[in-house]
Amino acid sequence: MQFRELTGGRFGSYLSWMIPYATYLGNQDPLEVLSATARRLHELAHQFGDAHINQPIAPGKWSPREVFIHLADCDLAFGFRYRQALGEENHLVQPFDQDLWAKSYAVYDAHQAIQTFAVLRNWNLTLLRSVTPEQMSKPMRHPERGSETFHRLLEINAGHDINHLQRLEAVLNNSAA
Ligand code: NI
Repeated sequence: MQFRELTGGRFGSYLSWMIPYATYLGNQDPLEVLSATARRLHELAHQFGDAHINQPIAPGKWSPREVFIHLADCDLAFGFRYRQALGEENHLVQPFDQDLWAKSYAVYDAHQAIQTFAVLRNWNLTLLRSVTPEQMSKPMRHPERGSETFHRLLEINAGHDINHLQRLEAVLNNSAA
C-alpha cells in the first residue's frame, strides 16, 4: 500500500512513486469512496466465485482472496495511523512492507477477510466522520512523502481502495469478454 505495489516488485515500487494513490480519487469525496468499498468487495467475491477466488489475477500477482486480506490489513494500518495522527503532534507515519505481512496470508480465507474488512472499515469510518475540519488539516509527516495533513491519509486510503477495485474489476471484465 505504501507506494510499493502498484505493479508489484521492485520496479513497481519505483513506478508507483509517480502515481500516488490519492490521484485515483479525482474529485470524489474520500469518505464516500471509503463507505462504498465493503459492499463492493462482497459483490466482487461473488463475481469471482469459489473457482477463481484463489487464482492469481496475473502471473506473480495476488489472488482476489489475497487482495481482500491485504485490504483488511491496510485498514488495520490506517486505523492505527488515523488514531496516532489525531493524538500526537506532527505524527510520523510508520510504513510497513506489505510483502512481509503477506507471508502469513495462507491462513485466512476470503470470507473472513471481507467480514474483517467491513468491521474495521466501519470502525474507522465512525471515527473519520467525527473528525473536525481543524483536525482534517492537522500536520503530520511521512518518511518518504514529507509533510502532509491528516486529510491526506483519507485520500490515500480511498485512492488505494479504488486502485485495487479497478484492478479486480478489470480481471472480471477481461474474463467476460
Ligand atoms: Ni495495496
